Amino acid sequence: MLLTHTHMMADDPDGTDTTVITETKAKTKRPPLYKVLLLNDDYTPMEFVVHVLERFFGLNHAQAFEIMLTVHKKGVAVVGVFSHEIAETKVAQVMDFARKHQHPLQCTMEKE
Ligand code: TYC
Repeated sequence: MLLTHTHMMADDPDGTDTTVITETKAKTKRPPLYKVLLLNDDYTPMEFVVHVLERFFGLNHAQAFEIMLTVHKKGVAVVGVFSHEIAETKVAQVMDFARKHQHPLQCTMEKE
């Protein structure tokens, strides 16, 4: 994108008008990404967490089991990185599903 600015000097007595050509970059901006986090608790069954990870995060059984174990041992793990809208949807889906089954499983999101 090219921007030109013509500077008119008063009456231009000595012919000193200048044209300034400024090159600017047409900047696109990547949308911010959000980490979706799963939190450990003492009550949600391991198999339920594995099912959640398969169902809502498209993980195969081995991947889901591995992440579940990471949360169980470390307390928290990132289960995916998404746009704000997709992350919000995943969090809501997990929280609704856990509540429906009366498990205290917690899922949150944070800006990357
Ligand atoms: N700590 C739970 C148990 O021992 C299992 C668990 C894993 C719960 C991951 C939540 O996000 C979680 N039954």
